[in-house]
Amino acid sequence: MRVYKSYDLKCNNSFKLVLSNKKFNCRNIMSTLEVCTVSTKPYNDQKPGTSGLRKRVKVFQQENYTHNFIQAILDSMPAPGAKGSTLVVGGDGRYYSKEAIEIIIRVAAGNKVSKLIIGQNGILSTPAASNLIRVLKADGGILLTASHNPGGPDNDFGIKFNVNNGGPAPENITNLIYEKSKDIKQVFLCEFPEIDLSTIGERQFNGFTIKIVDSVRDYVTLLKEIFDFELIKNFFAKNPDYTVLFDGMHGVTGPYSEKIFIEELGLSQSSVQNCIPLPDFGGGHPDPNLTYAHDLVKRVEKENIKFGAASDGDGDRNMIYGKSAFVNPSDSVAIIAAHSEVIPYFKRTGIKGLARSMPTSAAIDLVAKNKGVEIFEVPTGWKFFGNLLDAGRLSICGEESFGTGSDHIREKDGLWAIIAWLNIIAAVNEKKPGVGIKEILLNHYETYGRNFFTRYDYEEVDNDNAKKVIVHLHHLIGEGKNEFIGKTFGQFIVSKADDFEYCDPIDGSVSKNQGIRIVFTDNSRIIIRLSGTGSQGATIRLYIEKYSKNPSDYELDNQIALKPLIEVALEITKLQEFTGREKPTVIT
Ligand code: VG1
Ligand code: CO
Repeated sequence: MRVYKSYDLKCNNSFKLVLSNKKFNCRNIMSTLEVCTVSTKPYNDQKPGTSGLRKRVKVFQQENYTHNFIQAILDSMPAPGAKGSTLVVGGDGRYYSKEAIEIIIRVAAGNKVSKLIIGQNGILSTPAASNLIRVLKADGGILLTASHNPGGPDNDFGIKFNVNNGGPAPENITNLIYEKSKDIKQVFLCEFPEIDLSTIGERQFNGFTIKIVDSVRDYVTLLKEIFDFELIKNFFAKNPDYTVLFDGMHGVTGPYSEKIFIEELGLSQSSVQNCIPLPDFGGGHPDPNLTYAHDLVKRVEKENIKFGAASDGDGDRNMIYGKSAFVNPSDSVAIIAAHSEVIPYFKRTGIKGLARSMPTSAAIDLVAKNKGVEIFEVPTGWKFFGNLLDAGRLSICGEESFGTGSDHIREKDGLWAIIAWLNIIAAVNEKKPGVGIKEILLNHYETYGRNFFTRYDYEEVDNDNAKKVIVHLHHLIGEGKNEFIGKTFGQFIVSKADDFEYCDPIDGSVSKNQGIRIVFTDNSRIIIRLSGTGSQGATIRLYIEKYSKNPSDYELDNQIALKPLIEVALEITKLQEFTGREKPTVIT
């Protein structure tokens, strides 16, 4: 147990610290930083989910709730621990971010963290934060975002801890954070004046440094090293009819995309929309899918826009959408991998291996086979790619949930995927002018066949009802129930059924119960799992995949091609019966 100088009198065992309103500038140097030890009571619900702790803002606003979680994070940092460490701090700018950053500053100083590197105005997209941790060789980062979940006083806030490779903390650390949070008794903090987050520069406080950095610059530099910006820019200059619309969904990518699309690639201001980050995302759901990015979809269809794209609240997800051509994320990552040789970064590094999360369609597996490289199937959540990326066995990976990325950082990266597509389109057009998103999709299917894929989300389902679905399925696939294997449903015969278990090939750690999968003899699959990012009730995700090598199928509508399998999935899972839901909330 660490021993700290305690100033109980001053802190009076409460967090009601009196803050001076005076802003500090670079010249103000505090001579002492007094550490207060403050008693606190644990909360029992601080278990990080698929990607950090996500709760309603009101939950984070409870007395000491945020302080406790930050203390638990600092107590769980890998050796040598928080003392003397450097941490990157920033997020998507959602409601409650400023307050959370103030708390982080105080608790970090109280735990003798040596330096905080904070994005200007607290803004850092998740990929930009991952990059900064790596570029600045920081010991980790605290990311303030609930990603695609809505923001505002009645919506969600989130806190995620990333480790020194720039990626989300692995499960052993998130489990430790949870354990620490359950028996936390004290928080250490320093009293601080209000810090001006808007001015770039460094402030020193007697052994504790706060550095405010440009949120955009290093990230754009990185993308320019990866992609052929000249080629893309020339393609746009030569093809003024090739129109682009990027939708920032009022999330964090606004400033990044303006710099990239307008300043670097020479597109007009009308090529971007909703690019002012707002604390409540303009009241929207900053999730780039067909349901929530309807503004973009509508405009692309109506105005015949050739290339549409959107990203989520924190900038790590992407959707690619051309006129009558929606790119399923499982196809997107496969197509990027298949064309990787036109991207300068991969020309230099080659493709070491490919990977996807378990529910993501196997389209990328076929590309891996073709390229003769390893393919990995990991549980849902980007943290599971981390070890493979660090070990140099993985170059490009993706999730069906609009997450695509590579070993350039340790998070999925929305703008990376969008620029990758533009790079591919520009390169393909050099050889064969007039090729757009739709032609690239069809060409891909002609080479590899098509993996039809859809996901049904049932949001805010009653927790007990959601559990009933899982219990029912466990019973069906459980030990001694082998009569399920070989059973016929419509045209499908069950060949395998289990709850996905993953053993990390690098460190041997095992993650159980990562999703129930039912595989049929023709390799079609249905998968069901509970979301780990929701904040209210349970979200059930049902994933459905069927492969076809029949060219007359390639242009079929996804929902039509999958209809027989969807019916089987609903029959087996008894979803409608247990949840009382006739229809899913979102279909992708
Ligand atoms: C969802 C997605 C998962 C993704 C996670 C974080 O998790 O399914 O693929 O990694 O969100 O994405 P879940 O547990 O709700 O299914 V987000 O853009 O935080 O950044
Ligand atoms: Co996100």
